[in-house]
Amino acid sequence: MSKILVTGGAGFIGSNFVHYIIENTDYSVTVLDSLTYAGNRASLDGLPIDRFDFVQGDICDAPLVDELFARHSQVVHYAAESHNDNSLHDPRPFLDTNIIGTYTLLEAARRYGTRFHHISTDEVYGDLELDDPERFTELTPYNPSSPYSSTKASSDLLVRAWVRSFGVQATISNCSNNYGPYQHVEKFIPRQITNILTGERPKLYGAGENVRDWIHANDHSSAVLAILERGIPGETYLIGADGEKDNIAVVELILSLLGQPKDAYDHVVDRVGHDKRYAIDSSKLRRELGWLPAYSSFESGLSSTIDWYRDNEMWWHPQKAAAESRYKQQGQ
Ligand code: NAD
Ligand code: TDX
Repeated sequence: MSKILVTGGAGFIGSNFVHYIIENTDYSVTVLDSLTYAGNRASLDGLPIDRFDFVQGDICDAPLVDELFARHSQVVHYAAESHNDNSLHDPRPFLDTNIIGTYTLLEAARRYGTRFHHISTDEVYGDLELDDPERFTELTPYNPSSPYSSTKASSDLLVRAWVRSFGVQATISNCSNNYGPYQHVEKFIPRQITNILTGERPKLYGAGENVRDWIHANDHSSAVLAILERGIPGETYLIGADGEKDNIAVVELILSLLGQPKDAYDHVVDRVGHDKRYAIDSSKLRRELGWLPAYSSFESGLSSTIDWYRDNEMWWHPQKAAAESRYKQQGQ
């Protein structure tokens, strides 16, 4: 039975991937996660002990990484500092984890001949105009805007260099905005759901016209599994589910699914350098690996995500006050 090492598996998308792998394959999984403010061990509760192992540690810790790569032939690398707003206030952890951490893993992959899959974001391509008919493809030039996206772009370039210079067996995927269970309340959709559940109004940055291309975390997981099993080392695959929505439309839908008036939200201070629009053309992944998203309706995926937050207040409540107090300090 194969064993996969998953970095950042106690975070939002990593924990969804671990659940997906345990439910849909025979693989065993080891998670390596340092449990920053964004990691939550409870997101991995209930997994079968004969197929799941958890190691608390830092991806920058080379001796620990070496020991783990020695006994895993496949690695999926999710660990990152992931929130744009945090990167605008304190960029340093983003350089450490996203750049030095990825470098540390790549050096181990080089030593052990590991099959390495690097998880990245559409934000490396910068943004599109709202009325631009184009979408991002694997050939779009890199043009990141924020400290977060520039460190993710840096990590992608390191992966490409380690493939070309040292023959590391690596693939890269760049995915659009994810939603689903286990997402930290600092992020857009969980923040608005939990605001309403705690009697606060949703907060829209600026005019709220920015567009994001939403995909359910389970669809991201199925795409990553397809790339891990059938992707070609050295290749990059864009992952997206044709889910473009502006932020106002998302807030209005959350309000109406929770039985509130559609205009019961506040406009707050805009994000500095706020990217206007992301949009993914995932034709290559669909054509070459036969992948298709399973969540065809954003409204029903969002509705089940709302149910999850309603049913799992114990999971998110301890994070909520600290996240909101960080936002309040910025007028957001
Ligand atoms: P997250 O912030 O929810 O989780 C990150 C996880 O990494 C946490 O569990 C944290 O404890 C862990 N971590 C952070 N620094 C670490 C370190 N130095 N060593 C070990 N573990 C560490 O992030 P997420 O939203 O689940 O994103 C996961 C990956 O997916 C990231 O690489 C991100 O760039 C990428 N991505 C995210 C989205 C999105 O919509 N959230 C979209 C595309 C790509
Ligand atoms: O309270 C809010 N109000 C608001 O209007 C918050 C938290 C966000 N926003 C806006 C900013 C964005 O236009 O909502 C949109 C989504 O914001 P985030 O959830 O912070 O996501 P984004 O900045 O788009 O980045 C996300 O997708 C790409 C992830 O956090 C990244 O890790 C991923 O790479």
